Amino acid sequence: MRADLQERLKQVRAALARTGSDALLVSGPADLFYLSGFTGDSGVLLVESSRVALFTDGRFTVQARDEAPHAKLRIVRGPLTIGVGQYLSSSRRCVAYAPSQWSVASWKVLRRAAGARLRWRAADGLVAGLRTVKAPVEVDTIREAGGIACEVMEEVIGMVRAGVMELDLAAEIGYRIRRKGASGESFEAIVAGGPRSALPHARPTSRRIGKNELVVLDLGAILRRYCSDITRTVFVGRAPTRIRRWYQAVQEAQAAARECIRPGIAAGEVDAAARRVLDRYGLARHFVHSTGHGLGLEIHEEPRLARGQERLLEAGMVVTIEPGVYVEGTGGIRIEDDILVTANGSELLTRLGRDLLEL
Ligand SMILES: [Mn+2]
Repeated sequence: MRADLQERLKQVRAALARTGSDALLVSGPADLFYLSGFTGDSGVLLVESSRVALFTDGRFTVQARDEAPHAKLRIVRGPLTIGVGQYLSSSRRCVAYAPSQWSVASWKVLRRAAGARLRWRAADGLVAGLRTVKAPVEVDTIREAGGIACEVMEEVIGMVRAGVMELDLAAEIGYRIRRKGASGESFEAIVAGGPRSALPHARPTSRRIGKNELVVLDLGAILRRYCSDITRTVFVGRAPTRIRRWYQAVQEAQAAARECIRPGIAAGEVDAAARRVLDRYGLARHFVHSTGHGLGLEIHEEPRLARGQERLLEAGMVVTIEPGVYVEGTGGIRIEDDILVTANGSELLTRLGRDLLEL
């Protein structure tokens, strides 16, 4: 078995023992990949003290054998959930599971199929918790995914001008990300011009970029399953004083948050550092989301860098830092980078200039 998988299974079993359960049922795709290597879009993993079973259907027989050779393969005919439940029904075990990975409907089916003798223990975040601290090979992959995101950002910024459609720029982003060897986008890229840039999660539209307006570009690449995430904001034309001031505030807030990242600092402290700067500019009420989030197999993971979060950062965590200012009717500014928490501080994984570009 791959050494990293062996280590992860060892850790997950130790965590499992602490909850007093005999087995862990994993259905979230990221957790499933993390513990088995399987990338098929239908599968459930059962981790027991001395073995691992992968339940999937006939479409994935070859793929599962290839990607997860250490797991005992169980090909289910009919609904996967019923197959898993029936397999478990013969035992009196206590099985841990993550409620957030099950729909209410599937959960009912699973419980019914598993019968009354089996005990269930809700244990959300057991694998997600392990995933927060990345191994060096995972960091290298995110760094590489970050490099692709930076290259695409730079190229697409070069295409921003009055008259170009948001959707055309978004299409360029998706195309270029794949041409650079990534398997896809971490999320549907955001390209938002003018007043639409004030919508933090705007979807690209057929609107054309105008003169004298802000444009927010937010994109990410998925490389070997790992995500990157970067945002830059540019101005088409010469930015008025008010916009320059907003930009400077966001830039300073982002730097303040980045600079305080180190092992042992609370996630909420990083968020507070960004908010303090924006408050000094009188812009805190226009910062309508949290400062950042963990990044890895999923685009949004633990830890959340948000108000009041007491979770302490640890070396090996990868987080985004992305404060923003959004003024309804006028526009928005966000600057986002991916950062690794190191033993002594932090390392920037998305190296791309962030001074205001006037195009
Ligand atoms: Mn982000």
